[in-house]
Amino acid sequence: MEEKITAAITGRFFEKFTDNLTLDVAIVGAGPSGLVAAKLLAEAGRKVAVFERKLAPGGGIWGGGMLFNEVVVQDDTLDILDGFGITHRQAGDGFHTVDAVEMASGLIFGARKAGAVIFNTISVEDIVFHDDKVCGVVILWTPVQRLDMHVDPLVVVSSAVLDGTGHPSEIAAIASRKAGVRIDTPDGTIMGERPMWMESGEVTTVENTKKIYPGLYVSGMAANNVSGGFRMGPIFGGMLLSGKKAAALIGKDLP
Ligand code: 48H
Repeated sequence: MEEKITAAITGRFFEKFTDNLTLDVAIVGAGPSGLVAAKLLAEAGRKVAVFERKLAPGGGIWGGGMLFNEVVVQDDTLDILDGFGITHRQAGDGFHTVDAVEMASGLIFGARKAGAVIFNTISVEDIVFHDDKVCGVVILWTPVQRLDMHVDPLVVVSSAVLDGTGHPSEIAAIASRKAGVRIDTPDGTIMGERPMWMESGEVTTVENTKKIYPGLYVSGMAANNVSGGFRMGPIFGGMLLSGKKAAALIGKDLP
């Protein structure tokens, strides 16, 4: 029996992995913006994989605000939550609360059921860069990275890469630093996230969601870090709308 269980797991994993070596869209980070983009792109028939550093996808949703596991969204994002079957409760003034555990698990389940494959415990440590275009991601097991083992990574190619890595905008930072490219920001570099201003941050998260270089898109807090937007704390409507916008932009650009 033992060898059958092992063969079933490894056989299926490598089938899944091999099937996802060439993608339409590689999404880095399974936070709210990345998961919404993953679901919508997969529903549109695109081949999508999400690479998530941590064991549990869901990014910054699980802990709500200061570990009180509820988050807030606005009226204009309820259709996105409804598309995932996630429950929301009115909180007045156009705001709604969502149980953070239901939201995280609902977004993960919805993205997966739509056909996006989620590879957890895999970190993206570099980009593939051919002829002035971002065309894939360089991946390594997170524990290998954390133990600082001298192990070479593997590579997945894709027509588009979405940086959904949250506050540090790791993929945009790699493009800027290692490829030496001028990205689409006012000064051509990563401008850095600004302090708390909820109202502004919610708007700019969506405005800053864009293609910053051929083949490279940014969403969520990564978009704000790249373009110098304010942070907004535990209100998540902007993240959902950013994922939706990223999916639309990428979908329009893909052949
Ligand atoms: C693989 C990686 C890598 C890497 C990081 O931070 P997230 O939840 O992402 P967003 O931008 O969709 O949502 C932001 C939101 O959660 C938040 O932090 C808010 C609203 N903050 C406001 C405030 O004021 O603080 O998730 C990003 C995910 C995480 O799960 C990371 O583990 C993962 O990306 N990740 N995965 N390779 N190189 N870098």
